Amino acid sequence: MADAALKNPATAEDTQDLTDGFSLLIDALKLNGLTTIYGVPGIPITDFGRMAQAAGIRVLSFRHEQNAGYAAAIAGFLTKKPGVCLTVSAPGFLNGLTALAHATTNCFPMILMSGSSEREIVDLQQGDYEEMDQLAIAKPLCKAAYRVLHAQDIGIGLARAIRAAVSGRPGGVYLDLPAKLFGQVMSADAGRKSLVKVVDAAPAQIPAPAAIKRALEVLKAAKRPLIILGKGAAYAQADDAIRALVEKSGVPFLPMSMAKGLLPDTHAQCAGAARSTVLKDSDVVMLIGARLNWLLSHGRGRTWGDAPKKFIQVDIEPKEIDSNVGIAAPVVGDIGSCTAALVEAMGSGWPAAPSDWTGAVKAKREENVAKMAPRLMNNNAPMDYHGALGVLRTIVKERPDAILVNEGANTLDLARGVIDMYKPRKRLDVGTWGVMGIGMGSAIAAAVETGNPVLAVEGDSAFGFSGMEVETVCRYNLPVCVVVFNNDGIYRGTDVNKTGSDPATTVFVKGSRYDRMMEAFGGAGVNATTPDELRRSVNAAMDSGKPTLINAVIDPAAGSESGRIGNLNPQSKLRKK
Ligand SMILES: Cc1ncc(C[n+]2csc(CCOP(=O)(O)OP(=O)(O)O)c2C)c(N)n1
Ligand SMILES: [Mg+2]
Repeated sequence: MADAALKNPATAEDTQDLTDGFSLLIDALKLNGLTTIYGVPGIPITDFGRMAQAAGIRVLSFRHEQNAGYAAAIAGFLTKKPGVCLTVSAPGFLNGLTALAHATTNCFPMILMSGSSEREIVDLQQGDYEEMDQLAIAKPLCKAAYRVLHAQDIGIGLARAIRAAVSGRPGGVYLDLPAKLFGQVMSADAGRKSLVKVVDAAPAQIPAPAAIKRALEVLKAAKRPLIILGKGAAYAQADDAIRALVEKSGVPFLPMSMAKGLLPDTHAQCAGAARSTVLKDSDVVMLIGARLNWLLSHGRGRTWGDAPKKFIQVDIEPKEIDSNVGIAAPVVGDIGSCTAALVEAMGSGWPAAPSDWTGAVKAKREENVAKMAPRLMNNNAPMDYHGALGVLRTIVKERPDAILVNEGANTLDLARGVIDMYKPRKRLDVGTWGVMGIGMGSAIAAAVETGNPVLAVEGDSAFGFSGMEVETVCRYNLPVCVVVFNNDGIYRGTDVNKTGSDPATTVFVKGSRYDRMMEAFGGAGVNATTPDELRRSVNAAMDSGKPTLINAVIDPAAGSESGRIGNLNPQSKLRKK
């Protein structure tokens, strides 16, 4: 602000009817209901952050932009409004960019607003402070990228960014804000008129009646139908229509990771515990907001068995159809409109799914659940994953409104399988890329956006990517309980380097005490070595709502290489394991 006032000296009188870039951006954000910003301050956006805070926008300062970016990305997923991340030029921008790309890949609406240096100098490459052509760099990594050069374009620039982020398939948008823009002055009246309140930012996209009819014909003819719910279905907030479709059809459903809880994992039709059976044996698969990417083995190969499959795909993005295998019945539209249209067209006399199939799925599921049960009740010390997760599974069952954040390899894969979810959008994790580092950003945004308690279950490696943000958790006094599954390393803590004195590449300092990091900032720290200690300490943290970090000591030998996806590691004939 001081800078702006210096550049634009004006007396109190003649500034009365003026506004500037700082104020216009704040007004434009507020006008569109964007009232939370996640970021890191610095030139040229420090004063903007202060002024936004003073104007009633919640501005949460992080310790690293990547975590602020992950917070914005998941805020977008949770709210269907673009999550806003604010960064400084060049290095801050680049730190935020990973999260912007992550948001785009995961179809989360997000806007990365970044200050940038003087265009004239950047474009002549004359070595400005934090010089970088940010717009060009952002472009391939997001859904849209815009630069605003004039204060009178702030309104339209933000409107474009919002619409690009949330309409159609949502994604990340970059908005470049050169330093000079903030200080530009214009008539307050013209400024007000230049603002744009976005009307119907994500218009309904109604599916064609013929597509609905075709899809239902395929579904009706199925002998072994399956519904797969993806995180797009969770994002859509069409929970009632999706439940109606699933229950009316009687078809077993398989939730992808972040769709868990859309219908409870304990629902009679949930096939989560019979995943391999339903993927292999189904003959018709209806995908709802789920892509046939690597997470579903591209819809072909061993995972999917030999039986011929027909796919019905409900997706907002036409290009998604036939991306990996031919789709017999595409239904293109927004998920709310599509599922509502399907339910409506099913009418009242829709036949139940074949009972030999639903019976077989149920039997398989019960068999697998029974097999797992004793492992979850073990009281081993040091704990193994199952003993520790058995405890957390019960805690989540007793607290279905709590938001579970989860990352790691074994810590992720096993928690996903073991911890049942009961309500929509309560499980937040690594998403499409399997990225480590979403933990604290997601936990902070989940607490801020929903006000609900958060339980973050983190591998010790995964936690390290965003661990410094425990200070942020303490600073804003958020109801976040972090449980670090400390097995001394990545996948396992037992690797030994036989060739030199350096430690093996996958291990950390043995017996680390992550709980002390939280204590350093005034939160509660607990070292838990048994399932009983873990239960007590997590319950206490969830009851108190006080920032807590529990160092859960896990047997360093308990995990497996790369968790459940070790098969993706490249192998060479020349190097036998
Ligand atoms: C940004 C990023 N860097 C690296 C990786 C590779 N990676 C996958 S899982 C993982 C850590 C696994 O260890 P941990 O979180 O301790 O979980 P554990 O298996 O030990 O329970 C790493 C580094 C990644 N997925 N994302
Ligand atoms: Mg680990």
